[in-house]
Amino acid sequence: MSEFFRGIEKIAYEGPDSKNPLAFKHYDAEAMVGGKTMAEHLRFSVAFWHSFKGGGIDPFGPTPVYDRPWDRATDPMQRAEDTLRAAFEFITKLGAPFYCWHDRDIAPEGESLKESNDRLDHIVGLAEQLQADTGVRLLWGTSNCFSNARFTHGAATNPDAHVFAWAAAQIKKAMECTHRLGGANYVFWGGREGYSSLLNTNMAHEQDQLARFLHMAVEHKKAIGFTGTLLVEPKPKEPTKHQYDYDAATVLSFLRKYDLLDEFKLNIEANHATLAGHTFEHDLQLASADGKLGSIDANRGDYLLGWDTDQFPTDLYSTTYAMLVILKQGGIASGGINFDAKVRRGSCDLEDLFHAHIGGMDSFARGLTLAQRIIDDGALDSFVEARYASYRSGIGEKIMRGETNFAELEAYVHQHGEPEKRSGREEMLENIVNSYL
Ligand code: XLS
Ligand code: CA
Ligand code: CA
Repeated sequence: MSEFFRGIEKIAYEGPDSKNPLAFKHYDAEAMVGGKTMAEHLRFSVAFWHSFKGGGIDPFGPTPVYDRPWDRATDPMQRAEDTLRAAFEFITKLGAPFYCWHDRDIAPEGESLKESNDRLDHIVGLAEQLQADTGVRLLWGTSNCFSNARFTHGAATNPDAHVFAWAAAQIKKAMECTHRLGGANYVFWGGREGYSSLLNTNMAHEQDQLARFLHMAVEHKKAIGFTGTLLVEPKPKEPTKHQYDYDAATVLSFLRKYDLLDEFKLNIEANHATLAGHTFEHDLQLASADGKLGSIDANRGDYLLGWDTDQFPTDLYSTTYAMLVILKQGGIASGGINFDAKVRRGSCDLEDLFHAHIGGMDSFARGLTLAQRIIDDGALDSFVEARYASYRSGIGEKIMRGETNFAELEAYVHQHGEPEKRSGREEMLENIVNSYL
């Protein structure tokens, strides 16, 4: 079998003093942090679409610029097989335990639904074998219901029920393939589930359609016996003007309204949170506060660019804040940290894929160790706990127990007058975080 990443051996942990660019400085899979190994905490995953199907295209360069050895065969199915083999070689050499795909990444779409499904069955058979040979597992599968021209006006939110049916047929198959490969989760990211103009859109109807779709997905999950977690991935816009899964708060409220909350968790992507005008940690915290943070798409945007640039994560503040949220909710459960990120257009060498993932994994490994130390020392928690102390006794306790009312609170204020001014100590807390970094 041909080797695609010649000259690159399995990436080893060499420690913070190593100068070897093809080695981990911080990610030591077996190292224990707070009672679990780093590998168990972080559950890293490689995104098939960016790393193996991405051609380095951008809005002004729609033609691929990379020359990938797995993308040379003339037969599309041979290319698909080569690409899958290249992915497993890469993931194994990197030492990531998981990968993720869209249906159309792993098998090219055919002339009919039948041909597309047959192609998927064939490739999933090969994936089954490669997973067994390497021990690499599927973190999640998803369906690309946004690239084909038929989905121009949406998939489940399309004004044409015929397109809705197509999306259902495609996602049915993608869920079955995910189940066959033992996927830990299935993701719904509504690439075009939104609108481009309100002038031609019945927003209430489109949201009802989406809810009907998700209910059918839940029914199908049960029918096939898939026990993984269903995840919705928020994104505010692009290419639509507005997506119905705008951010974590919007999705949670949508799921609640349509009685879907018990069946779904959220997959939060850093770059989508920032496009929605939030920080990554804001959306993580919001989902986690509801017990609904299921998985993470790790990446970052660019402060100077307004689109979803999907760069690899390198910001230690961001990874530390993210890991604080994950550790405090007791881990990421069936989810993981998926690098939904792509190397830049100019990073055209195969080894750039390794540098990018090594950097992302080291950044999260550092975030993990720093967050665990901050928690162990009670460096932030003791301050936050003290800040809410007034709710643990007296009038505060009565408020939280639902044992008081406006009239009693009015009397309380007449009796006690002005509250004391108390500092939120933001700068001190920032200094404390910096003392760990
Ligand atoms: C695109 C999304 C996509 C989903 C999977 O912006 O991040 O990659 O994660 O469809
Ligand atoms: Ca994503
Ligand atoms: Ca993205």
